This record gives sequence, structure tokens and C-alpha cells, in this order.
Amino acid sequence: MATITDATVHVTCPGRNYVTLKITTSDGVTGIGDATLNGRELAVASYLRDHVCPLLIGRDAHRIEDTWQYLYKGAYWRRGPVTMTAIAAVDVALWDIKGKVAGLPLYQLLGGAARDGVTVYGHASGDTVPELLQDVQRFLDRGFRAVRAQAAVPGLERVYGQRKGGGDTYEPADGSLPSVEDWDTGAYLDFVPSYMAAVREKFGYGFQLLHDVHHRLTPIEAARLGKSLEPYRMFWIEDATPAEDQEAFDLIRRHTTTPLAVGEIFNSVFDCQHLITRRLIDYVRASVSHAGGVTQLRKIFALAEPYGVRSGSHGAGDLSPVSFAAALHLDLSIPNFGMQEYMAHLPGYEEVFRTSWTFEDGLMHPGDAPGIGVEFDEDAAARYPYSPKYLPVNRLRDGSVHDW
Ligand code: GCO
Ligand code: MG
Repeated sequence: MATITDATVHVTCPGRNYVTLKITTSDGVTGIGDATLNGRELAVASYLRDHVCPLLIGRDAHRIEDTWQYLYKGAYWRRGPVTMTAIAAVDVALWDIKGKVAGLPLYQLLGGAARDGVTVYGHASGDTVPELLQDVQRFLDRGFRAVRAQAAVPGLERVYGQRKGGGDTYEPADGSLPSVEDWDTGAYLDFVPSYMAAVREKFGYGFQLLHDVHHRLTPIEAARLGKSLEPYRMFWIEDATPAEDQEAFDLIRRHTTTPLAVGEIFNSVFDCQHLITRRLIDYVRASVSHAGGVTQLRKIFALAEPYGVRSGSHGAGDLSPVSFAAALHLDLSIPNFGMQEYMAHLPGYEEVFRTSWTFEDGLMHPGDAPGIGVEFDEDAAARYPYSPKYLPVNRLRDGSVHDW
């Protein structure tokens, strides 16, 4: 039996903050897990350091399900992003160890590849419609089969989804206090169909088109958006309404055939039980790192399968390369894979995280290195200390706080 002899937490900021848990066994095998919760990183670091790491020492490193249940049920206080991100980090580190001991990549432990590769979508954006079209072109030229389109809304200064500068990463977190963005639902609803029309007119229908609403609409507004986008055959609209209100999707569903995706803020199977079993959504977007690790996320996808709901895991740049790689392993192995978000990471992350995934012709593959396939360089990590960064807040034109 290999027991856990060490568990350490590393907070590092190669461009943005990532929290990494490293577990070592009595056989000298190490595994890593992602414990990053954007803007609340130190809360998870403390949950792990102060309350979880001491419990791990001496446990059998191979009893992954038992450890998951022990941490979930044993805390008495269940669910919530901090708790579930911490449990996810332990879970992924233990899967990494199991893969390394077996000499197999994680996807082989999960049943093997169910497809050749994982379809990912890139993030096109623009301050104007011509700029957006240029950016869509850039992704299509690189072989992407799916692209998310977000354009700035005329009259609003800063809107979610606008990438500043080059590269691929949309990076909203900055500064030691949250910045303020502005919002006007009417202006947005009038504008979005016009730029989706422009995208389809220029590039046709031979690729998948996606859009993120980022929780900003009421159910009836979301219904109107879905209806107005039907001619452009969206792959999905994401987070149309605040995700904690599962009943809202019932109303949206009654009005539109535009597919609905939700789930990046979910951390438990109970956050999507109603949505899945009532067939109110088409894609569940929960992530490895915020929804309790590989162990729970694969149960969520297994629940979704008989209801015709497919996966669409969150893959923003604030999820570290460790949980992104773990997501690719799950995506490759499950029967009801839908789409994987790929925002990429800020340049410089490779110094700290060495990955073995590949991208070719619009498909990603996690690679065949044993375990998760990501190496963590502690010395490099130590060169980039934690630096406070927060997501923006959103205000309406009259100054009211709105969902960001
Ligand atoms: C997405 C997300 C991100 C989130 C971010 C919050 O679809 O990728 O909406 O942009 O805002 O992950 O930390
Ligand atoms: Mg989103």
C-alpha cells in the first residue's frame, strides 16, 4: 500500500494566480491538482493547508473514491466553491498518481478514447464588428472548428468578453480592487443578432458558432435572445440567466430552439440535477476544478448521458493547465462529449506548467504521458509570488449593481 506522506500547496502568479496542490506517496510518486478559484485563491489555499492536508497524511493514495467521500461527507459542511475546489485538487492529484503508477494516461483509466480528439472552441472578440470578423478569421485560419463570438456593445465602455491586446487569452482579472464595467440589456439584445448575422454572412455555416451571455438576462430576455439568434444556428448560448435559478430555464426552453449551456459556476451534481433530468439544457459546462474533480464531474456527465445532455466543460485561462489537461482526458473518454472551451493561458505559464497536450486541425489531445500529463516546476513557481487580482463588477447605467 502506498500512503500519502506529504501534501503541499503552492500559490504562484505567472501572469495570473494559480493554486496547485502537490501530493507525494511513500513510494516517492507525486501527483498535482488545480485548486484555483479566481479572485478567492487564498481561501482555497487555506482550506487545503489548514484543514485538508493534515487529514491526508497516512491515507492510502489509491483509495480515490473513499478519500473523496471522506472529505465531502466528513466536513459536515457540504458543497460551495471553496470546499469543492479543494476536494477537486486532492482528487486530480490522486488520479495523477494512479496513472503514473499504472504507467497509463488518465483517459485510459477512464475507459480509453471514445473519439480521436476533443473539439475545442476559441474566443474571437472585437471592439467593432469588422474587428470581430478579423478575429474569427484568425481562429478559422488556425483550424478551429468552433469559435465563440463576442463584440463590444456600442455605447458601453467595457463589456465582458473583450480581449485586450493580442494572443488568445481573455484576461479580465487585474488590480487589487475590482474594476467596474457597464451594462445595458436593451442595447445588447438589439445588437447581438446583427453581428451574428455578419459572421454567418462572411464565413457561412461550416463551423460551430457560440456565444456567452455571462448571466446577464432575465428568463424572458434570454428567450428573446435565443429566438433572435435561431437563423444563425448557434451551437449554444451560454449562461443566459444567473445559473443558480434552475427553474428559469423552463421558461427559456418554451420559447426557443437555440441550444442552452450552463454550469461554469456549478460545484455539485445537485446544481444541475433538475436541469438535466427535466431536459432544460443541452450542455452542462461544469469544470474539473470547481465541481469536485474527475470523480464528481464524470458522475455529472454520466447522469446527463441518458437525458441527451452533453458536456461542454469550462476551460477559461483562470483554470490552471492541470485541470484543463484533466478535462481533456475526461472529454476524450466519455460517450456524451459536446464541446470543450479552450481559452489558452497567458504566455509564460509554460515555465511553471509543462504540458503534453496537442492541438491539430481543431482537435486537442491530452497526450500519452502517464497520469494527467502536466509537470509542475516548483522553483519556477516560486519566482512568481501571489499578486491580488479580482474580476470586474458590473453596473447598469443608473448605477445599480448587475450580474457580471
Ligand atoms: C468563460 C467564462 C470566463 C469566466 C471566468 C471567471 O466562459 O470562459 O465565462 O470568462 O468569466 O472563468 O473566472
Ligand atoms: Mg462563460
